Amino acid sequence: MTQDCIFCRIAAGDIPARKVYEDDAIVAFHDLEPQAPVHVLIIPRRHLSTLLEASADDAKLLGALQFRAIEIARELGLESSGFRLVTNCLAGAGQSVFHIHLHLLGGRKFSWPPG
Ligand code: DGP
Repeated sequence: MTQDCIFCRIAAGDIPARKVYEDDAIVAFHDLEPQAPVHVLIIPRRHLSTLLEASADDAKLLGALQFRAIEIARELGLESSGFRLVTNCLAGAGQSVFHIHLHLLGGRKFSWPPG
């Protein structure tokens, strides 16, 4: 737990969030500034600032985050319409919270390439 990290504090329950899932390793909650009708963030409890901090030992955790996102997409009714999973890495790619997270976005049409 990193005391000045907002997502560590959400995972610990110190800051409220609309959680949709939690276990020993992963927490998922609705984004505060939703960019789509469904916008859920899936995070590891363990603090990693960016994807670039992940090592080979984290491969299983990264896979588990993605698998959890798929399960949540199903639970939130996105199985037919589809959904997008995004992780921004570093400020240049749009990362603003430096605790890795997967954005699960759905419920509207998405364009490609992303802006
Ligand atoms: P990114 O820009 O990729 O690092 O995404 C960070 C997301 O986190 C952004 O969509 C807004 C969301 N966010 C920031 N602070 C909070 C918060 O305190 N609570 C919740 N639920 N979401 C937050």
